[in-house]
Amino acid sequence: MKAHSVAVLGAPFSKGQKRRGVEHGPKVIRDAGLIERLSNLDYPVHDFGDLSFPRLEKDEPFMHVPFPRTVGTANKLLSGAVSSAVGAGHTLVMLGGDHSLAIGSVAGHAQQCPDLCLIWVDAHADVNTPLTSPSGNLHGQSVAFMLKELQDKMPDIPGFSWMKPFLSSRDLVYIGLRDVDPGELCILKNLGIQYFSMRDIDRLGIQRVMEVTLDHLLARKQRPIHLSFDIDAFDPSLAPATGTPVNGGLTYREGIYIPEEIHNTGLLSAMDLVEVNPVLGASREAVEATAALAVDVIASSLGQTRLGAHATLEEIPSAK
Ligand code: Z70
Ligand code: MN
Ligand code: MN
Ligand code: MN
Repeated sequence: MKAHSVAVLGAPFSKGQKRRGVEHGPKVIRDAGLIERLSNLDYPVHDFGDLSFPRLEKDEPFMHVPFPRTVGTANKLLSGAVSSAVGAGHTLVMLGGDHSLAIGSVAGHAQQCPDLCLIWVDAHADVNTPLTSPSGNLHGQSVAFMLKELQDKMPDIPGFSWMKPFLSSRDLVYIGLRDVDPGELCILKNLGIQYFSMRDIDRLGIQRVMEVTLDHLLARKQRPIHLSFDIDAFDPSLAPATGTPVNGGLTYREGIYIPEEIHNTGLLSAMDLVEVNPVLGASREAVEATAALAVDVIASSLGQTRLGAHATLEEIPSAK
């Protein structure tokens, strides 16, 4: 079942957090062979290249939140590009860049698919508001911009007047959490958001986690899925080249099983692969391993299986 063409869109952007280098994520993920791998899956692949984001002259912090207008403007641009690609019938793959880009990516996707649901695979919940955020960094606040239930907790942040919250807390599931701030945990519990921490994965196993995740989101009705995958969900031994590594992350097999199961629903409509930072790898090997992992996640989301492609019976050569 391969109905869709795939659109790949790079978003070389890093102002949602304070460490430079994550803007080179799209390049290293492409250099790891992404486009060829997707072509091998028999999709028409449209590489839309990288967006180019405007540099703003003056962008004073909002409270302790740095670069609010720069981040807001970049996400407005991204949302338009994502909306166009999804509207044109492509399954969209957004390459970050930092995770603040999910604001524009999911918002643009939601413009075309208002009933979408969101699977957020991450060590972090990224659901701080500017008022709960310990760091001020917008990549730790992306989900708070989306949630309708947090509307009265969100101040008017300069650069974000173009968007309104569009997601209900019941349409979101987290997988991989292990570094959650106190304000975030309060929000998760208060809104009754479905989440699976690394401890939950230890207890239930990844198979059961995916079963409950997809049942939670799809049991009432089948609808488009947005997968937002932060590479730091993986254990740092597998994905060292990222800004905020946290011990005790997903194994390779757990991290691949998640996108495999999402692919098998046939409902994946757009995805993000974010927070690959080649500047933070200790060696070239560390960077290449992290980028190769990112390619594996994307390919698995789009139907690459661990058993490989299967030939048709007519393709098996006859000996007689
Ligand atoms: C922290 C904050 C975060 C990624 C770090 C960290 C958030 N909760 N997200 N790295 N990818 O600053 O809000
Ligand atoms: Mn994140
Ligand atoms: Mn993270
Ligand atoms: Mn398939």
